[in-house]
Amino acid sequence: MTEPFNPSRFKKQRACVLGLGKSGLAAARLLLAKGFTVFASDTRPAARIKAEVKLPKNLIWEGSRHSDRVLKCGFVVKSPGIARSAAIISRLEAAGIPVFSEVETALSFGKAKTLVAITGTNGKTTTTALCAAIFAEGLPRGRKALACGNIGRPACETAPTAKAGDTLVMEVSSYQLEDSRFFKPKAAVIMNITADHIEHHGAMSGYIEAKARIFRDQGPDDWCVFNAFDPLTMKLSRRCPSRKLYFGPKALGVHAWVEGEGIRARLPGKAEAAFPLPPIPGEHNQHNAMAAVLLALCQGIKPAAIRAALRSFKGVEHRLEECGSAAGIRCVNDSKATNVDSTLVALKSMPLGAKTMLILGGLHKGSSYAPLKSLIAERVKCVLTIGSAAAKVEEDLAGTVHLFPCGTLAVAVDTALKVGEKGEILLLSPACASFDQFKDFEDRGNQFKELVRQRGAK
Ligand code: UMA
Ligand code: ADP
Repeated sequence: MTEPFNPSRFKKQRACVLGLGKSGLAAARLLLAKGFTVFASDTRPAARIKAEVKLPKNLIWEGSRHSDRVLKCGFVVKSPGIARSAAIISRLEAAGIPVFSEVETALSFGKAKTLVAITGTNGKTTTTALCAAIFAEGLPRGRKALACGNIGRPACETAPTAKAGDTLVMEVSSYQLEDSRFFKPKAAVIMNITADHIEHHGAMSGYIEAKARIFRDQGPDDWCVFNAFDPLTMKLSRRCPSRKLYFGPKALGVHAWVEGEGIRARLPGKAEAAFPLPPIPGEHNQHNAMAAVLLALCQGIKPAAIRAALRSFKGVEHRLEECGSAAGIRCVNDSKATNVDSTLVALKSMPLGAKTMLILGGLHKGSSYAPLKSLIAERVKCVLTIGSAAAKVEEDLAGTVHLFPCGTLAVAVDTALKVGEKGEILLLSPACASFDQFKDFEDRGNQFKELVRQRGAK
């Protein structure tokens, strides 16, 4: 029987934080503020840590390795990106030192009674943002909805600031779930499961088990939402101990479905209600919206508030984000599409006919680009390649549409503006990681938007 992390059990013992990235730093700050002596350990060279991290004054730390000093602590809070197969984790296990996740550490100091948790291979951030907007609209005056977690705001920074009546809307990755000994959201969703992060979890089964932790500790009064379009998620739902809700095709007798221009939803024993679709493109965003509607309904948010929030939701930056036009060409920033699956989703939401010019490439992640061929043939006018994956992209897509090897994003934008015509679309949905030419996908998206702004202003 697992139990919530109770920090008071470790009073007067030294806390260790493994990793000094976003979540490690937030955990260290929180534990220091709560009176613990904190030792942090990170494999980054010490000089880099000094230059890159704003270290709290009273933090004891080491860089370049995880030394035996880690083993002198009463408990450890682990950053999600450190694999469980790392040598230091085995050493901690052998020494019997408990290792907690950053999110459960955050929750152990938080007062919010309502935790809504969102996971899945794709759609986590959009669903989290939408859900937070709905709760913000629908919670009684004075109560807040706080989005946090994998979305980029560490739980240790957010959860401890919450009051009892607030709702934490937490995006949780498979990494964070795998690390959590105990995690019991009042409402949860698994958006979908496709192969991802296998290197971190060791095998697909490890990835699926990590996702299952979102409901593992739930009780019969909690809720979990599943995607009936997704076979793996459906299979997993059989093991869920809480009240199950499904979105999917109406014919399957689900609790939320798309009908006509909107969403219909009903909780067991409650009346059916109608909701508008949010003004963000693509079938995938219908899934995200249905999930958010069910999460809100099961937590008692009124349909009118849900409707208002759906209508005004603008989407999340770098996800099929409309970013203006240049030379009459509509530009769409989907820099977050860092894998082939995401680019497939983006292309499905583009119009039929050769109206879209697609920028592809970046750092290759290992999978073939050939699955894009049929949608490219159906909807794309030309492909503009960038980054170190360009040759592979060109090889895999040979024989589809015209390919322009561009090398850089600036050349790709300029080429598209030269060969494109008014009314066409320029889509950056690269299907690759960004690290060969950019700091991260946000930097890539921002540079794209800046290029569009500059060219549009000419
Ligand atoms: N490190 C070690 N030892 C190791 C490996 C790494 O000390 O063996 C150190 C690194 O040197 C670095 C730190 O650990 O200093 C990095 O920690 P981290 O990788 O856990 O990253 P954080 O900066 O703490 O960010 C994490 C999430 N990153 C990952 O899970 C990889 C962020 O999600 C999240 O927003 C943030 O916590 C706040 O909750 C990013 C992500 O890519 C967006 N997530 C993956 C995804 O969405 O697919 C899971
Ligand atoms: P995550 O946080 O899980 O990475 P995001 O909401 O940031 O998800 O969306 C990232 C990309 O994943 C989007 O650009 C889109 O291509 C794709 N996507 C978003 N929602 C879904 C969904 N429900 N199903 C499949 N793909 C999706």
